[in-house]
Amino acid sequence: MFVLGDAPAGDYAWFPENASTFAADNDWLFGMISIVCIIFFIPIAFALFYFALKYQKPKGAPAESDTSHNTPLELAWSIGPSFFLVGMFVFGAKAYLDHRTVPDGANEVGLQGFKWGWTFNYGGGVYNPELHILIDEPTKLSMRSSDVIHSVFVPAFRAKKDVVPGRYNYMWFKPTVATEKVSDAELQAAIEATKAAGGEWDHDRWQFTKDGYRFFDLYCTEYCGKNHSKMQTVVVVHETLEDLNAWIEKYSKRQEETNPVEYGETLYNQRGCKGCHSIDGSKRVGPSFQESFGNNRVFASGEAIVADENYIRESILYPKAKVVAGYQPVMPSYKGQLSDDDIYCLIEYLKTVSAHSGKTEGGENIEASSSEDALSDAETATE
Ligand code: HEC
Ligand SMILES: [Cu+2]
Repeated sequence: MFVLGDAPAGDYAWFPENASTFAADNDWLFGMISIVCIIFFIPIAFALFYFALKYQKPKGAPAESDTSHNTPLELAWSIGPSFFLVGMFVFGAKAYLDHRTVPDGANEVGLQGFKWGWTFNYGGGVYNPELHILIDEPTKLSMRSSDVIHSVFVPAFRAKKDVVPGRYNYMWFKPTVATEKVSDAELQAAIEATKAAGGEWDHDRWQFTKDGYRFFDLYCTEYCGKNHSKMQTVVVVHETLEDLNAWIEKYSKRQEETNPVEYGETLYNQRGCKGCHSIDGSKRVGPSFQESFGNNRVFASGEAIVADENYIRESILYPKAKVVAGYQPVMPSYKGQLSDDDIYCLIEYLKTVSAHSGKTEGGENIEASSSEDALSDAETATE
């Protein structure tokens, strides 16, 4: 599968890129075990067929129930291979312990897996769906899941670990290859080549994050439900601490010049809302934001209100307080994960995507509606 994996790019490889301190050992161990297995498998399979033919019962001869055995031969083929098995165990156990023993002073990043995405916590209120780390420095991920079992896999690092609800798990790795930012010249070349190819971007040749970094893949390898395959993100390995810190700073909070609606949209895309809430009216795990702000909401309890700022805020911080009728109470709480300003921006954004903001479905006015609406409704009423 590895060999075929990159076939369309003409890039045949037995293993993906080798980008962490684990990779060489892992590949060696995997290669050794594969070769030992093949060395044993082939002669055994041939011998099986050969002896089956050679010792076939001749036609008409009686079927025998018993043949004698050869003690030295049986001892040899039992004890001999056990040395290989012990060898595999020793090397495997050593590799496993390496993966479980986090070096002192490792940088910590929090990870939360959820249906369907990842959020990394860089401390100081900075959350992002991308993993950004430093080259040649060990990084420890403290991992938890908000719903079901997921599993983090970074093939280029040969690192993989389950994320289990109700408990913390951890993994660590030390990247040895940086995923540097593309140069302006290369970006230009990519654009030119795309133009020459009639507007077709070659995704095998040019894969950048939106900040222009190359990346390694990170994805879920534990089948966790319908959109399991969407649980992929990027790992960017920075060359310098300054560069990493500049990236973290950029995502730490809304920059002064960014307007709230724009930032709200960024949060919608980055913080997992998009996975469960559409903005085009289509139903996903949760209701579409087109029908949230300013609309009549009916809850599972039978209660009904018109969605205002306080309701939206409550829905984000305490999703189970009021559960919209027809939906499961599966939204994770964002308490402590979104700042007041973040929530303000999300509300401003929700207002812009709401289909009939300010009106209930029946067309009656609500408090938040504008006086113009009230006027036109009054006119229709008198007609
Ligand atoms: C795992 C899926 C999921 C994610 C992720 C999620 N939500 Fe929800 N959300 C739901 C579901 C399901 C409901 C309806 C049930 C309820 O009210 O709790 C809901 C309800 C809401 C409501 C009330 C909607 C209404 O029309 O009455 C708001 C507002 C909301 N979510 C905002 C957000 C925001 C903002 C984010 C991202 C920061 C987010 N949600 C992330 C599943 C999700
Ligand atoms: Cu998953």
